[in-house]
Amino acid sequence: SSPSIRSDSPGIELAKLLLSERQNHLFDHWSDPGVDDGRKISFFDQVTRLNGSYPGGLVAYIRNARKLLADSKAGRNPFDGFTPSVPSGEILTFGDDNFVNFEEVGVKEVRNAAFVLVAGGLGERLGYRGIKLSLPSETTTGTCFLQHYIEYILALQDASCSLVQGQDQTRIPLVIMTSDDTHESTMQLLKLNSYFGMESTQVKLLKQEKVACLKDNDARLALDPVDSYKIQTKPHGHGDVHALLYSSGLLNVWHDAGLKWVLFFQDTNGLLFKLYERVPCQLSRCSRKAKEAIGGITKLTHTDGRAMVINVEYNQLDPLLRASGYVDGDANCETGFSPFPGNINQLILELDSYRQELTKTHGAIAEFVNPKYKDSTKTSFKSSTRLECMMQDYPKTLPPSAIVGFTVLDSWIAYAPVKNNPEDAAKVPKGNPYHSATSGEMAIYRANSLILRKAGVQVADPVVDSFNGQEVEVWPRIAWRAKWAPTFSDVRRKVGGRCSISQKSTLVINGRNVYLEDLALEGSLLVNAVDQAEVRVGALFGTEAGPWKRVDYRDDSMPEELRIRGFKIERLEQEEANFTEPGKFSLNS
Ligand code: UGB
Repeated sequence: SSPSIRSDSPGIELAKLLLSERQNHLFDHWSDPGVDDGRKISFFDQVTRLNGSYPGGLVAYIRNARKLLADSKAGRNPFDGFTPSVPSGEILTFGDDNFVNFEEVGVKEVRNAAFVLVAGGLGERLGYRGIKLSLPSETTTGTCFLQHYIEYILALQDASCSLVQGQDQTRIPLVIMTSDDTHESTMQLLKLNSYFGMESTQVKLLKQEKVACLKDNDARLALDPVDSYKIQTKPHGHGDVHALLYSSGLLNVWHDAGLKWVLFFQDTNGLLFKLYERVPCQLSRCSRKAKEAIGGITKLTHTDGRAMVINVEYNQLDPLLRASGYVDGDANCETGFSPFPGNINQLILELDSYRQELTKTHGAIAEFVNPKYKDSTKTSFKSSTRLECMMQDYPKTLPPSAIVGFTVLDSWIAYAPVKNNPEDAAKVPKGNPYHSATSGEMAIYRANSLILRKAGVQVADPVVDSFNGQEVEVWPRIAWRAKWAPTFSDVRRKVGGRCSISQKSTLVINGRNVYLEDLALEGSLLVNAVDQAEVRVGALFGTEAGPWKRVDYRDDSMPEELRIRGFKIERLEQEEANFTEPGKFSLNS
């Protein structure tokens, strides 16, 4: 009855629905009609937004929450009736014939794929205030994660299109899911860098909305602690990506354009595109250390005969295994790894069946709730909670006939995320990966060194060093831009003769047609070459770079992106060779 609030406002209808769902407390404190109208209008706007961004609307959200909260209170085991076992999948060895065959098929298929990057999360655990996509994946070149990803997609696009005549117009779509926390900064990063070479129309940002917080077991919505005319909200999780893809209409656009695959990936895995060329492999997994903070891929078989291959989150895997007769729970087997492959959330879905499925579910994903109770009576919460969902739970709603497969590769080539701050990383049990900026960067050098080794280059062994209390292997700092060699076959084609690289060397290749031939590198070399310059890099000796400057994570005079990795690479001895004109060149000592 406030004068400025129209009675036909969609929010008013929703408010009536809220009342029917026992949400009266939201209005108890409201001032008299005519007072605080602006705040009341924005309340209805918010309710309308919350309603529109959840499959089935706010009423469905409240009802789902009530059920999940009741299950949680009753201590219902989500795996009741299911027995876990180790699933069988495709195990690949990087660089062998089978791998190269997959790679070939993948490169052909990639022009039929759309890429979806979930990047709505903030790096709170990491100690970095910016968006994680803007972090350097390694500091030798300073290439940030988003640039790294986009350049690989473009390089794969070129490689794929060159295989098929008349396909050079193909532009692989990239969707980035953002949130209120990351949207503006992601847009800015793209615009400031001219989309890192992608056409702006190729990239679409879909912003996920937060969901309403719940204050008690009856799923009564929580009011914002600082604004009582606002519902408190929190992130709903990366599972939102499915509903957003559905509601954006993009699945139909892609289908009409003849695309066949949708590839999902996360914000900080510098090794990601060492694998992505193999589109036909369904889900990419890595070997997993027991208790490593990544989910485990598990086959769950129900007493009624149903079976599914699914991710079981790391906090649920150990109790599930113990309750199912695995006396040691989540433990390593004789290989030194958990028998359950690690989930790295790189999912590949066949577009056609995905689109059909989402037509039925509208992208709703099985949710969970994780309330922190005040005491064992489980009657009240320490703080408000909310429903959450994960993108890898998509198979949970599929019929048993759905085909879900996965691929396992060694971790060195598959997975090195940047999630933990130095203090937490240093506490990771010895032998388990740190998942820090330090280990993420070192993993890139290790992977590149090992890839070159597999291509015949003699790369020196690493030394062990410690940064911010984390012991890591330090390999030669080898980095290349995606266009040099997006696949292993490209690397092999571009390396010849007898090449060697010493441990203290740094090698950066920034050019499509750079060939390493009888290179003997004992220093730092950076080759920049335009596409039309064919450069053969021969015997070249450099001065080995000096020690790195250490950076203590507590040193707040240093930028955060250096504090979280614990070192700063000095570029004093760097030999830079620039080829700016077309032609054939050789680069020798
Ligand atoms: N993300 C969003 O886009 N929106 C959100 O609301 C939340 C996150 P985390 P998590 O492979 O490394 C997952 O926080 O959830 C984005 C798997 O569940 O880094 O702890 C965010 O920006 C787990 O099984 O990961 O764990 C980021 O890009 C394991 O596989 C991504 O979602 C682990 O990832 C992941 O968010 C892993």
